[in-house]
Amino acid sequence: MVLASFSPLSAVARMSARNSAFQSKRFLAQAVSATPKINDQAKPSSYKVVVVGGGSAGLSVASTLAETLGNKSVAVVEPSDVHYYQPLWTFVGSGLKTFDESKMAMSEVMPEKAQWIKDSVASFNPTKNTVVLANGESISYDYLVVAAGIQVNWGKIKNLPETLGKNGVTSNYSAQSVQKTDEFIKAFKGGNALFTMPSTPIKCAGAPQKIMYLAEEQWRKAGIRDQTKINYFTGLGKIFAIDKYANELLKICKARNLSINYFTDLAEIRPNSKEAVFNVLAGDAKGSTVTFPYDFLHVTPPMGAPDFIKASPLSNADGWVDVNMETLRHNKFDNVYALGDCSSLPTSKTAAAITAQSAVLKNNLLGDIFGDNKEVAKYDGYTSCPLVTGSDKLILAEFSGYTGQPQETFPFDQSKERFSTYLLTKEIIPEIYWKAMVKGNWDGPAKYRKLFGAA
Ligand code: FAD
Ligand code: UQ1
Repeated sequence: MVLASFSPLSAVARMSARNSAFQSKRFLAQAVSATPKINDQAKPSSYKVVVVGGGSAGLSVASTLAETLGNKSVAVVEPSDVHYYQPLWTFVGSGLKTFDESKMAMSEVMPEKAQWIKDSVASFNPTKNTVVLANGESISYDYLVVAAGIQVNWGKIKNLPETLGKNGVTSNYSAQSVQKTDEFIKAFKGGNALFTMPSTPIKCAGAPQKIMYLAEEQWRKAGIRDQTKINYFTGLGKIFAIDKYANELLKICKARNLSINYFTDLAEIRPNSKEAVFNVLAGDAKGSTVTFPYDFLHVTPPMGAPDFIKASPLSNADGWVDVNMETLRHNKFDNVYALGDCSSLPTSKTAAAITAQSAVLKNNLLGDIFGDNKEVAKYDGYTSCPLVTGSDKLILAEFSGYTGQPQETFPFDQSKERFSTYLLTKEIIPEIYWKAMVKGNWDGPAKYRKLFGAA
């Protein structure tokens, strides 16, 4: 078994060492030939690279760039005091990890050599190479990386903002409510439990159902399962985009008596009568609404491109930063790149996807800076969704959003529920994240996939 001798910390140390060795070699060579191009005298309002957002994507890029380009050449504009490892929120919402394990002070994870600008970007001016901050100040750049994440549109569900965190209504999609999920699951005494998934793109498309499996297990163990009806409502027509994993998930839903309602999009919560109202998006009842009573309601709200990006010259028609799907370079502004949830990259939005995207972006942006564009790297759409189906099992979906084909790392069928991939996701990947990914030293599992013999 591959994971039997897999020690989390030593594995992370090995991966970090290998990555930094690779990077420092390449970067040293580039730096020697290109030192005069680096502006060591960067003024506080002018930077070689400005990175917008200090989340998973922003930090994984800024760390390497700051290390390579030197002190204060890279600025990270990030308003938040706290950096969250959001993939842990599925575990926090089910009581398997503490909320504290999912967070770190931004000051702890911000790359030492980067300038942290603790503010929000309000607007972009790519023809002038500037961004304007919420405080009105203008910052100029030679290169811009946009990594501002996705916007969670809580207000688009009637009464959600005022009901969230109260009387059984919760969501793992917010730092403010994720601990309420655990509280409400444990306080549940039976009745109707509803879990929703919107029709919009969201981050981690599997998370809305993972929490259902974990809740169902807890209610079964508490002996209240036969007094509980569980309904999953999705705005989409499939439980998961990739058939290989969807087929297994459907079997699990059937075996565990979880009812799936397709093409139903949550529109309103009626807290007084404890009812959820759904728009029907397809079929004979298209255009009508259906109303369900709830005793427990886990909401995944609609999401979309951040408003300040949507309103900018950087966005495509849907509001995402309009980048080339292979190179991650902006389609109109050559010195602008984007990655992660705010980008137009047509793949499933996950931190796992960013591991591969960040490597491509760094290669191509540093190629621009050092005038060495020969080896343009190309992103292949890799993404992953660890589908936790219980407190000891998981389906590790890994695939390309571009081809729809599985891209599994390990030499076993990852569509089957396994304890090994559960442990990997719960214990090892968080270590990889904090010790390597936010430090710019984790390019994702592609090289292990090749090592295990996959194409
Ligand atoms: P974020 O990490 O959200 O960071 C965006 C940053 O931009 C934030 O720090 C924000 O403060 C900042 N920002 C926003 N607006 C501005 C502005 N105007 N100016 C400057 N900065 C700004 N992924 C997985 O790979 N596996 C999983 O199992 C998984 N499970 C998940 C479960 C849940 C419940 C959730 C919520 C997410 C999950 N994800 C998972 C998805 C993953 O967390 C995201 O895809 C990832 O964090 C995206 O990184 P990002 O940097 O694009 O955005
Ligand atoms: C991964 O690299 C990653 O980033 C650290 C995730 O983010 C939370 C993931 O969920 C997954 C699955 C990966 C892929 C890593 C391996 C070892 C398969």
